[in-house]
Amino acid sequence: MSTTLLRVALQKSGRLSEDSYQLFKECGIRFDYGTGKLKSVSSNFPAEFLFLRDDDIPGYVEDGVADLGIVGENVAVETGRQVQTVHKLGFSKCRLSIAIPRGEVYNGLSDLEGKNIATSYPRLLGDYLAGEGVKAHIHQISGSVEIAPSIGLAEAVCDIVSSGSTLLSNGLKEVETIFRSEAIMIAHTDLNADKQTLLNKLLFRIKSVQTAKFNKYIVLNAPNNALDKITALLPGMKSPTVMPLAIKGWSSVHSVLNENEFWENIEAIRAAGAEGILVIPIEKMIY
Ligand code: PRT
Ligand code: ZN
Repeated sequence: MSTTLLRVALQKSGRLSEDSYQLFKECGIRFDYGTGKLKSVSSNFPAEFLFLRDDDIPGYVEDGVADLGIVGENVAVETGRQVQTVHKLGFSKCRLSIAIPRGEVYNGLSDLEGKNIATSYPRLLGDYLAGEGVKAHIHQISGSVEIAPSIGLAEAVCDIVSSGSTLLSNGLKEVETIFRSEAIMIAHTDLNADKQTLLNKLLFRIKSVQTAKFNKYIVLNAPNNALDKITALLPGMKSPTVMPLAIKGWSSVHSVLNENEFWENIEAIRAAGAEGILVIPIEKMIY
């Protein structure tokens, strides 16, 4: 039996940590984490977990110290490390935006010409400005970017925005979004065959968990004369299951419905005569 362990770098403690740990839990992969722990071997999957600062993860993955890592796309791109993105994870969504003091008029990017912009993302901002043909001074700082205009350090900032409340409470307004980010899984560019096999196993589990989250299991009762109409609205994974109810002239229909189509279809299904509709979350979904 192979003794290969997949080494996975996760953020020790921060905005990515809980969702990263939760993802592995939902994939049925158990490991200990918590105060003071720097690494941990899974008790039921051939993987070892390293707990690090997010900024260091792309470097560890590039060097092959870790085979995989979870980071924000913003960090992966900003560090400029050679890694491959193997999967988008859909959590820790945010954007990198340019903001200026709220009272100032903004007519467009040319207003930033010659200005000082404070940021912790000099590469992403530099590439963006170069692409737009704007010449501004990038003032790199490592934290508390949003206070830069109020202390006279810069006329604008470029920082991560999620709800927008940090900008608001610092008297700033968002004027350009330059990058959209979410958590991604990155991998070393040259994994050996055993590690690639383990990665494929892991990705299969992650995709099954993610697909399940986007779908609902639906059970309803329908008069038999409405079955054609209702089943056409519920294509399911292959086709819906239709079973007779104990009461004559009625059937029970079971199917799977994509979250995006849910509200629109559910109205049409009710209008067609369905009753007693149950909508149930799905834990895993394997195609
Ligand atoms: O200690 P370590 O270096 O590991 O962590 P960190 O402090 O550098 O990063 P952390 O945990 O704050 O964020 C990790 C990742 O989460 C980021 O790289 C982003 O990909 C993602 N993310 C999602 C965010 C936010 N949302 C976010 N809101 N990262 C930072 N923020 C900060 C932002 O910098 C600003 O100060 O939150 C503030 C803005 O939030 P709103 O909601 O007020 O707009
Ligand atoms: Zn960090």
